[in-house]
Amino acid sequence: MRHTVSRLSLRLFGGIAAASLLAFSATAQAGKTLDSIRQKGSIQCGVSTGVAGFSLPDSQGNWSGFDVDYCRALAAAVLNDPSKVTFTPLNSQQRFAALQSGEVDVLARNTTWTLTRDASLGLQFAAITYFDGQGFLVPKKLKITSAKQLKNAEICVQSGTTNEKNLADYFRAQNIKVRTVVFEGFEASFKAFFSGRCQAYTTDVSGLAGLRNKEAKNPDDYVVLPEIISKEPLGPAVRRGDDEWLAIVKWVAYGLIEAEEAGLTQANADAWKATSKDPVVQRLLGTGEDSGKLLGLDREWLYRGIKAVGNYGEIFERNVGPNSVLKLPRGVNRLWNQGGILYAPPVR
Ligand SMILES: N[C@@H](CCC(=O)N[C@@H](CS)C(=O)NCC(=O)O)C(=O)O
Repeated sequence: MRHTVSRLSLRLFGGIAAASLLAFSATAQAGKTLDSIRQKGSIQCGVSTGVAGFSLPDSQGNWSGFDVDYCRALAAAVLNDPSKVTFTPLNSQQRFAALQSGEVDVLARNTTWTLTRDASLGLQFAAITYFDGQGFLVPKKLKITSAKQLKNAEICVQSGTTNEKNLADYFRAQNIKVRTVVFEGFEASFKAFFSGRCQAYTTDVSGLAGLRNKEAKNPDDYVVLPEIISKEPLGPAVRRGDDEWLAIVKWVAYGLIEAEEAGLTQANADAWKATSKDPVVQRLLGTGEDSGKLLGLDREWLYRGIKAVGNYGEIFERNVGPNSVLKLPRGVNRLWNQGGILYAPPVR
């Protein structure tokens, strides 16, 4: 008897599972974040308070940068308009609370994916959009050529960052004593460094490039030391509990990477849309299989993102690449088939 009941309930359960699977494969549910974004008509994007190359407002309050472009692509994909983003500047300390409380829909702010953040802050990282590492910036006149020469030096760092902890770990492991000078605000931290309060400044190398090339009076007076003391995989994060929104944030990032892999650019998107017979390109542009439907979006979601800001490589070049103010080499952030580690799962 028990046997029969359990077989019956098993079959019943199987039926329900199959039905919901069917429902899922037709179209994705619009999650609550996507619903509220559609209602507000804009995406609330949490960015840094002003790191050159990543997110910086001009005198009119127009934001630009790598993280800003990502949010614009997201707005183009979701709301058909890259300008429908409101940027919330957040310092290192404020960023996670702002995401947890719902003040921002997505955090796109040179934020490192770590186990602790992933497992204990009620958030989820969607993708890695920039592989970075922590380094040191020092004035050339000190003639320091290695971090190992920083014994007893004062080192400026911002609180609430991975950098603060890595700094302590690194010098403890090296058995070198340094004095850490911690600041809550970014501007206060780098102004202190540039005025000579510290002999070194430490953060992600991308942040150091922003400081040196944008904030220093004379960039040539400063040098980045050769030691890279950590892994800083940076990428957008969302609140936990909304898988549909997580999927959109993830696939816009991966879609822009795959667009570069396919050779699809801001400039050729329209022409390719009209003529390309390549199924990979057709999927990316929405002229082939409809990938948008599965994300709760329309078929041209990624086409609009590419039109708005270009593919991953174009975003990199414009904001942080060798010809930008930051002058950063593409390095490990090249595509996997060009010697880098950037690898997007297929948009299909
Ligand atoms: N990737 C590191 C560091 C990120 C970080 O907050 N860096 C500082 C120094 S470049 C920053 O962006 N400050 C800007 C701000 O607080 O607005 C992390 O996630 O903790």
